[in-house]
This record gives sequence, C-alpha cells and structure tokens, in this order.
Amino acid sequence: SEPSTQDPTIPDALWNSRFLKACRREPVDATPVWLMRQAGRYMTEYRSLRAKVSFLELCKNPELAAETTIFAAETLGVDAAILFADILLILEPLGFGLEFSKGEGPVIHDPIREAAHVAGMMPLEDLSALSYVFDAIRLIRAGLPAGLPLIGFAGAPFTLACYAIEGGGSKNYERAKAFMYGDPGAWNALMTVLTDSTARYLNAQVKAGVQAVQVFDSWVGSLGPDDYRRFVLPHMRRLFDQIDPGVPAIHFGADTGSLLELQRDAGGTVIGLDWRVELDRCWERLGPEVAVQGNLDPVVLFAPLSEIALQTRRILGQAGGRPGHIFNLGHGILPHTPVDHVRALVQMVHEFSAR
Ligand code: 1CP
Repeated sequence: SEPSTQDPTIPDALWNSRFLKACRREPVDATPVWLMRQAGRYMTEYRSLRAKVSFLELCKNPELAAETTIFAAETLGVDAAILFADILLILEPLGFGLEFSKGEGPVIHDPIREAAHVAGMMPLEDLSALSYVFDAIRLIRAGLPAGLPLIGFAGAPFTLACYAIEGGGSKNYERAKAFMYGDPGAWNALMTVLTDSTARYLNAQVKAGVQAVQVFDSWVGSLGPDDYRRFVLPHMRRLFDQIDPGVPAIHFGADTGSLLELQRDAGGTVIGLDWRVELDRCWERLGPEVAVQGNLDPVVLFAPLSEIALQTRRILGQAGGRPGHIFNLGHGILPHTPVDHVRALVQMVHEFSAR
C-alpha cells in the first residue's frame, strides 16, 4: 500500500511538500520536521485559551481547534500541521464517559470490567458524534498555507483498550493485561471493535481533508514481543489494511525498541522511533521499504541550545541524508518546554540538513 501515484484531488503544492515527499522516501531539499503535541500547554497562547474553555470544549469547537492547530504550525515553522483533538474522543460514541480533570489527566467513566460489557459493543457505523473533528479538519485545511500538509490521527486499539479498561492512565496496565490474558476471546472482540471503528474514523478524516494519518500506540511498549504477536499484531494489520492506501500512515509507538520489526510487519509507511534507540541501526533493521520518524528526546529541549544542536546534528547524521527521514521528537512535547528552544530546533533541522 504505497502512495506513490498522485491522487488527482491532491494539489501539486501538497503532493510536492517536503513532508509528503519524505513519507514516500523521495529526496527533499531539507529534512521535514514537525513535533508531536506541537500545540499545547507549553505555549502561552494555548494556556490563555484554556483559561477560558475546558480541554473538551476546545476539542469540540471546530473554530478554536482549527485556530490552535494553525497557530502552532505557523509559529513554529514546521513542515506539517496536526489536527487538534485527542485519541480518547472516539471513546465517547463507543459508550464511555470522558472527562479531563484538572491536573489528573483523562478519566474514563464506566470502564470495562467484564466480558459482557464487550459483547454489547459494536464498531462505530455512524460517525456523526465526531462531526466536530471533521468540521475542524475542513476549517484547518482552508486556513493553512496551500503547501502545508495536515496530519490526522487516532489511538491504536491496544492503547485505547488500556484506557477503556483501566479507566484512565496507568503505570503497569494490570487490569488491561489481566483482561487480555484472562479472556482472549473478549479481548479480541474488544480489539476488533476498536480497530474497525478507528479505521472508519481515520478514513473519514482523510475524506474531510487530511494528507496523512498517524496511529498512536503510545502504551504498546509495555508488551513483550510474544504478547505483541499474539494479542496486538493481527489487529494492527487489520487496521493498516483498511486505511486509505492513498495517504501515508505513520505507525508510532514509544519504548518499542524490541517490537520494531513486528510493528513494521503490522503496517505503516512511516515507522516512529523514540530516543531510546539508534536511528541508523533501527532503519537497518526495518529495511528499505519504510520511512522513519524521530527521534529526539523531548527532555533535550530543556537543555542549552548547544546541546540541542549537537543532538540534532547527530540524528541527521544517523539518517545520513537517506530519503525518508522525518525529524520529530521521540514522544510528545512536555508542558514546560521553552518555546524559543522549540523554534530553534525547527530552524536547526532545516539549516543543518539543507542540500
Ligand atoms: O490543556 C490540557 O491540559 C490538555 C492537554 C492535552 C492536549 C493538548 C491532552 C490531554 N490532549 C491534548 C492534545 C493531543 N493529544 C493531541 C493534539 C495536539 C498536538 O499534537 O499538537 C494529540 C496528537 C494527542 C494524542 C494523545 N492523547 C496521546 C498519544 C500521544 C502521546 O503523547 O503518547 C495520548 C496518550 C493521549 C491521552 C491524553 N490526553 C491528554 C493527556 C494529558 C493524555 C495522556 C494522559 C496519560 O498519560 O494517560
């Protein structure tokens, strides 16, 4: 599923953007860069907006969500914008209560406690409860510069299942894993519902106007390779098989150094790498058929600019100018990150990689 021929509905300015070229592993004039969680609390403007509206109100207000996406992309000078939304929004139409309580992160009400709960769940057919996301995408696309691609996203089924079972964030995922090992039939039923709902959701984002999608499997690094193979890989393959082959799909996981080949086998045209691994060695392991995204430690943005420059040069050196590298952090920007360092990073990536 390689998006190598131009869909006539994609304008040349987007098709020929650095970001989409790199996704297709074509040569570029400079390495494209964007940053996971590039819109967020580290920005003064975001904090003042959040003083007036709650996080969920912001996600559900297409005008404000669009403004947040566009402001972050333009302020930073990055090569792609990302939709302002959250991976957990899809849980609401799947029947869960969702709340973002101050300082404590997300709370999912009525989490899954038994197999019977899963038996009553159906993959989302009607996506109208998420229409605010598609409205935001249309507004963002209309407001972004013509050549700046927009990335849509969703959570991967394992990561969503963790939230749906734990009822929020977790350190060891005890409930989720106990459910998985204890009742593989119910686990597979849940994963199938999440997979098929997510595939439809991502394809609807593409229809609304995103040029690429990223699947966030943020917590899958908590699994060993054999568990990944048995409980996750078939679902991830089914997910990537259903995503519109005309758009690049970025497959992101954190702490997945021991799972990378399995993640590649599951799917995705771009594989995300975090900072715990060496970009050059991992790209070797992954082979020539995929692009890679990463992999600066988000905490390095708190270091002096000289250290940021050193690590940026190191990562670009490891990529070796090989077509198919998208510069990014290994995970999302942290809330207290200095904005001037983020902007400096983007400039450094462009300057140090200019060909
Ligand atoms: O204003 C606030 O206090 C809310 C903070 C916030 C923001 C800005 C949350 C709550 N979500 C978001 C936006 C968001 N989330 C985006 C779009 C912004 C951008 O990238 O510019 C994206 C892509 C996400 C994805 C997301 N949400 C992930 C996957 C990425 C990752 O970091 O691994 C996850 C795990 C979530 C859940 C979530 N939502 C919010 C928080 C604080 C969390 C993590 C909670 C936890 O640790 O369990």
